Amino acid sequence: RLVFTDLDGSLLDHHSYDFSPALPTLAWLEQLRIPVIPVTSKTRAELLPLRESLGLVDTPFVAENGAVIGLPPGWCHARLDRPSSGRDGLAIKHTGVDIGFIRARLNVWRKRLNIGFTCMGEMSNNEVAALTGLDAARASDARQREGCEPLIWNGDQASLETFRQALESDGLELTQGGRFWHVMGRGTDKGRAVTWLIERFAMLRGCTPLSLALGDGPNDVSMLEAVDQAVVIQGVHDARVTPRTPALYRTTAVGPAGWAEGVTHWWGGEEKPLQTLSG
Ligand code: 2M8
Ligand code: MG
Ligand code: MG
Repeated sequence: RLVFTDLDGSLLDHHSYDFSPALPTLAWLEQLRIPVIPVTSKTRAELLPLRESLGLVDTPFVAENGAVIGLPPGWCHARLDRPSSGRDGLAIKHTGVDIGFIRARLNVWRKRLNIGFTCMGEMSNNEVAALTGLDAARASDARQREGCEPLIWNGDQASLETFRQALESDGLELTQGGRFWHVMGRGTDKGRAVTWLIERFAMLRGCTPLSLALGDGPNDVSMLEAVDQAVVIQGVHDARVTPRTPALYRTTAVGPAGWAEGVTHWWGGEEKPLQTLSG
C-alpha cells in the first residue's frame, strides 16, 4: 500500500502548518510500514526539513507540483538513478521545464498582455512570509524554485484565460493552489508524478500497490484521479475540487483532522487488525 498526500491544507493546517491532529494516524501507518509520500507545490528546500519533522525520511517526495521527484535509496533503481553522495542518498529527478525559462516567459507575457501579477521569485522573504504565515527562513526556502513558479494574480477572469492561452503556446500551464497560481511545464502535474512512483514501486517490488491519495485543492485533482482511493479534504477556500474517480470520500473536518478522517474512512484506524491490511 501507498499513501500520497498534499501538504498545505491537507496534512498541514492551511494557516498554522500544524500537523499534530494527524500524528496518531501517521504513527499507525508507520507501524504498518506503509509509505506516506508528500506530493506538494512546496520546493525541495522546504521539504528536506519538513520530511524530518514528519518522520518521512525513507519515503520519496514530489515537490513543485510534480516538477521535482526525490527518491530515497530504497526507491532507486541500480542502473537508472544516481543517488547523491550526501547523507540522505537522494536521487533527484526533474520532470519539467527549467525555472529560468518559466520566469523569462512570464516577464514577456506580462508586458505584452499588459496584465498584473507578482511572482514569488520577485518577492522578498518578508513579503512571502507576510503572505503565507511562514517564518523568514521557510519563506526563503519557498523561493528556491526549480520548475514551478507561484504567482499572485491581480487581474480579472477574462485576462486570466488569455494568460492561460499565452502560456500554453509556450508549453507551459497554470494550476491553482491555496493562495497562489502556479506555472509549470505542460504535462507536469501531481498525477503524473504519482503514476510514475506507483510504476516504480511495481517495478522494484513486482506487485501493484493499493494507493490512497489526499488533497484539498484544484492542483490535487490529477493526483486524486491517479490512485485507487481518493480523499478530498474540506478546504478553506471556495474552489470546488471535483476529481472524476469512483472511489471518492469528502471529509467534514479540515486540514490534518480531515486527513486522519480520510485515512480512517478507507483503511480503518488503530483498532483495525493488521492482517486485514496486507498488500
Ligand atoms: C505555495 O503553495 C501553496 C500550496 O497550495 C499555495 O499555492 O498556497 C508554494 O509557494 C509553497 O512553496 C509554499 O510553501 C506555500 C506556503 O503557503 O505556498
Ligand atoms: Mg493544499
Ligand atoms: Mg499543495
